[in-house]
Amino acid sequence: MKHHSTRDLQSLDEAHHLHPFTDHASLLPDQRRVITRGEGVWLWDSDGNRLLDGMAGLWCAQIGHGRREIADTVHAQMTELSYYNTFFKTTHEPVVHLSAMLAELMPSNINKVFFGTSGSDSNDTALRVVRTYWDLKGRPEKKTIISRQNAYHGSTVAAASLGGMEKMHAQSGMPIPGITHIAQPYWFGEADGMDPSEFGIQTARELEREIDRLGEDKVAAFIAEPIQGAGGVIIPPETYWPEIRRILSEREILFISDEVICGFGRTGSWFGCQTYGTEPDLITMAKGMSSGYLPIAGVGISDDVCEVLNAGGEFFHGYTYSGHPACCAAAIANLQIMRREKLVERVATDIGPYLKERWLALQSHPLIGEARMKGLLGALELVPDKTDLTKRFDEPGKVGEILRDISFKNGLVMRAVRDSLILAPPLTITHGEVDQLIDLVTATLEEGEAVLRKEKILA
Ligand code: PXG
Repeated sequence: MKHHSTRDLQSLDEAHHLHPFTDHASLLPDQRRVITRGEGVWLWDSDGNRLLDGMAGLWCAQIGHGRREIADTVHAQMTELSYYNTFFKTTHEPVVHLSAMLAELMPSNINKVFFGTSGSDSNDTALRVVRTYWDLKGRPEKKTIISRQNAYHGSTVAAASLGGMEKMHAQSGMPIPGITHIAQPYWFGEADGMDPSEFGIQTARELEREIDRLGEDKVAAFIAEPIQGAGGVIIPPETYWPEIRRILSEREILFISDEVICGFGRTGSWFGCQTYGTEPDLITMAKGMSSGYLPIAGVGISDDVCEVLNAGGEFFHGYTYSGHPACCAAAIANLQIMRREKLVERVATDIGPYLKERWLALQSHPLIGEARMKGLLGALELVPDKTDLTKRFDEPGKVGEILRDISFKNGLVMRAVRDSLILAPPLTITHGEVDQLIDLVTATLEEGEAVLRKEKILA
């Protein structure tokens, strides 16, 4: 790769590169940070600044950055077979081995995987599978999919429609027909003082009400993330998933667990559905499957659904890069590292509890209304007045962004969602790095508080 100056790169970037989820009119050239290198939990930019990657790339770098073993495996695979498709009665070693490895990790009723390259296309696949399933069962009227407000399921038209992001829906005529959204289990934001257990049950029962409103004979599936990630790390009250499970067990509808963020150890089990004891018929996965080293994703489909689907003739669906050999090789090497280093167990019993203890202690800071964490997924709710947790900042999102920018400047990447700060570090983060991370968050909160007072956002 040719090395240009930061300035040149920024202006070329401005001239030719359209960024995802970006207001380009307000993104000035010199605000474009050029990331040059990654190793473990650390990133470097073109000005030589070192950053602790508290977001594991984009919720994906489970094993951390820059691991040579993955590069070597992919290199060997590309030298042997760089690409071949999995259509037309063909297969290859990496896709066979990866499928078998995933079958071992997924819940016992799920033993087959349909591959894609992104979480979005996996959710499109899931939508097509569940609708086709009911068609094949002779129930073509069962088409509607129930999702939740503020869910994120991706950016393709079907995935964004499944998602519950209002601003996304307002663009491009979404949601497409046949998708409805119920309330999310966001206790801090929406419980209005209700006891968390009661709120969990009440919110879960929205699913029951929605099924009855639509008519059970019209509903194909319910889709949900175990913990909503991009929506702001919404960790449901403990009563929520058992109540959803009760409702699903009484109703004839399929359940799609979107494990794009919660999969691959993030919550302390291989999949979030295992942490919460739900029993999905389909699980969609991406990100952590290859730790983001190469794009690969898939849908795990239960034995029951596969039986119907496979008896129904050709399923007219697939992507050029379904089961791409180099991507499969990267995923296999990633899963081998995760197993060897016991990263999932580590999240459940070692680094997860340690980070959680330190993270929850941040709750004593005057800016924090709630600190929450499950596995290695955390959020800090920023509030203007700790003595009244119903109060919010006047201009939603502004304070989150200010604090996020301060954090970045101080050397810690966190994500802002509304006025909360989000954390999802690599699963390899050490105790010492957690200590550094907490020091950086604390410094950011101190500095943030001073800035908010200066700008008269805080009294
Ligand atoms: N489902 C979930 C739960 C996700 O978090 C997708 C599906 C879509 O995956 P792809 O690979 O198509 O991006 C995601 C992706 C953010 C952010 O800002 C989150 C995601 C993607 C981009 C940004 O938090 N999640």
